Amino acid sequence: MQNLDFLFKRCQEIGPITAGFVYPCSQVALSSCIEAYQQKIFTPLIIGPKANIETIASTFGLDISPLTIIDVKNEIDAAATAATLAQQQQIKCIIKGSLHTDILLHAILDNKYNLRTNALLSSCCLMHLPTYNRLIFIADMVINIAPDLAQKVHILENAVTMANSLGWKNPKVAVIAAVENINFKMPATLDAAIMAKMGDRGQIKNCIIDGPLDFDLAVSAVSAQIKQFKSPIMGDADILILPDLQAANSLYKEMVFMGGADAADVILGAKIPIVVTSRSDDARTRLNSCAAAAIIAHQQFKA
Ligand code: COD
Repeated sequence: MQNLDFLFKRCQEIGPITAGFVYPCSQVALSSCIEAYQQKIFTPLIIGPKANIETIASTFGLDISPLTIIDVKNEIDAAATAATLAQQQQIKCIIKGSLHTDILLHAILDNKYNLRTNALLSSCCLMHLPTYNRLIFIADMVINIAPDLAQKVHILENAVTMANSLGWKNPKVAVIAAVENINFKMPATLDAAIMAKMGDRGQIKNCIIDGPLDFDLAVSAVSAQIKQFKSPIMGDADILILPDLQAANSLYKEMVFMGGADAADVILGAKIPIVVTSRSDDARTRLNSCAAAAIIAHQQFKA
């Protein structure tokens, strides 16, 4: 069964990508920066208060001697410096350290850095579950709280961009609702049906979309057969688009904490990919996310 190791193999083929590690002022954030350097995923630029970072390194026995540190005073300056370096194309990925997520996102969204595109920022995560026979992407479990239809289309397109970049040429996208029939009292089913029709008509490209689908029709071939369902997705979805942040975030955490999933999380929709791992993410998820972001950055800068 495929796991997430292919991400690291691909990074070795590409070679290190220059990335800004923003305010890595904790043991876990600084360690993942060093690990990404040692694994040749990134050439990191550390953006943070130098004295503080040197103290953390010496306290925890971390060797930062080969790495460049750009000295800044605080979290806000670190986020602004990262956005400036990204604007100047001196870094091709941004990796959040221990600063608050909204400080980093607000710098990236600030028009003066010109890092926004016509797309919305949204997150997508590639999951490997020991109990499931396929890798699966889910979106958006970090950014958009209650997306409307237009925002859902951006979330879907960003997820397809991630899947395409990581090697899924024409991924199957299931737009999830509680039921597979259109129910006028459930707006998620109406949005899903419209997105499926947009896919049929080629208004959303590089993927096959169906919806609304309830969860089991999206992920279980047995269920799809029992229900005698007719769809291009018969339990073999590659991407799950959840109706809102509560559903996607809960699913992500269920998969990780109850299903033992390995994850790679990236925020797409800006001019460069961004990694915003949460405080509870382990070292493996942080590194997986760095590897996925490096591959996406390589694709974006090649295009
Ligand atoms: N993509 C692109 N531009 C955006 C986005 C987006 N997803 N969200 C807001 N903007 C732009 C707006 O158009 C506007 O120009 C500017 O940013 C400010 O917009 P606001 O005021 O609506 O947005 P904010 O400032 O309230 O916050 C934006 C966040 C991305 C920080 C916000 O969406 C957020 O807090 N999301 C939830 C994060 C969270 O708590 N996640 C929990 C799981 S980890």
